[in-house]
Amino acid sequence: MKDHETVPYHLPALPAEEAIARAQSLRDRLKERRSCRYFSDEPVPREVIEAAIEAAGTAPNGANHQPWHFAVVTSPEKKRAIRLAAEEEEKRFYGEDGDKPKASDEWLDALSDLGTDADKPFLETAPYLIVVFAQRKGGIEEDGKTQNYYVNESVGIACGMLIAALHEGGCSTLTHTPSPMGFLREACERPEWEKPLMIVVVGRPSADATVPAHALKKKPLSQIASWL
Ligand code: IYR
Repeated sequence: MKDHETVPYHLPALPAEEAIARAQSLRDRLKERRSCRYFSDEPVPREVIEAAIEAAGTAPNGANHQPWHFAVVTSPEKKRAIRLAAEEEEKRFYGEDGDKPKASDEWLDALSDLGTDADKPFLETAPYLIVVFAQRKGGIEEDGKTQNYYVNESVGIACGMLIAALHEGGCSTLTHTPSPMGFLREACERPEWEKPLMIVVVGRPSADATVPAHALKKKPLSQIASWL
């Protein structure tokens, strides 16, 4: 390694049995996570959101530039504005504006098991919308100029950690990706070098919440992993 400043790294060793039990228990908790489209307006402590964002902020990322920003929207007016703008885009996507859908037939067919449409009431009902931005530039100082690296990969990993931490904090989440979503930059007052990646809708499921049965079909380990 080239000369650079270092600090010691210690990761306590676990007996194999405990390592296995802990990994399996986290797996089992994450297996309970569902993408939920029915939210109540029940409040969630702000500290849960803050801790989850701090957890996301520990994600591995390109050159430690930490190229992410999490805009937490709670104001009813902002949430309503985002809902209306997202639904405008979604109406075009699903062809609910009377024109030919922007989505291909194949895409719409793939979504049919989820039952989604252009109606997005959860964007107003849920207590938090975390709008995740990917910083194309800025470096660790956020100067808006320094090149960032592996931005999508970095922010994607951070979103996974955010969602896992929110689940651990008893929240339901939905990753919502209106397309296109350029309107979110203005709504969240973010600079032009940041691009919105997704909205993570956060709250508690409504009492009558359901999830699509399709979402329970998970590929087995033998299919998603190979050992070489
Ligand atoms: N953004 C649309 C469509 C959509 C696309 C995929 I791929 C999904 O997994 C779910 C929805 C919407 O939110 O309805």
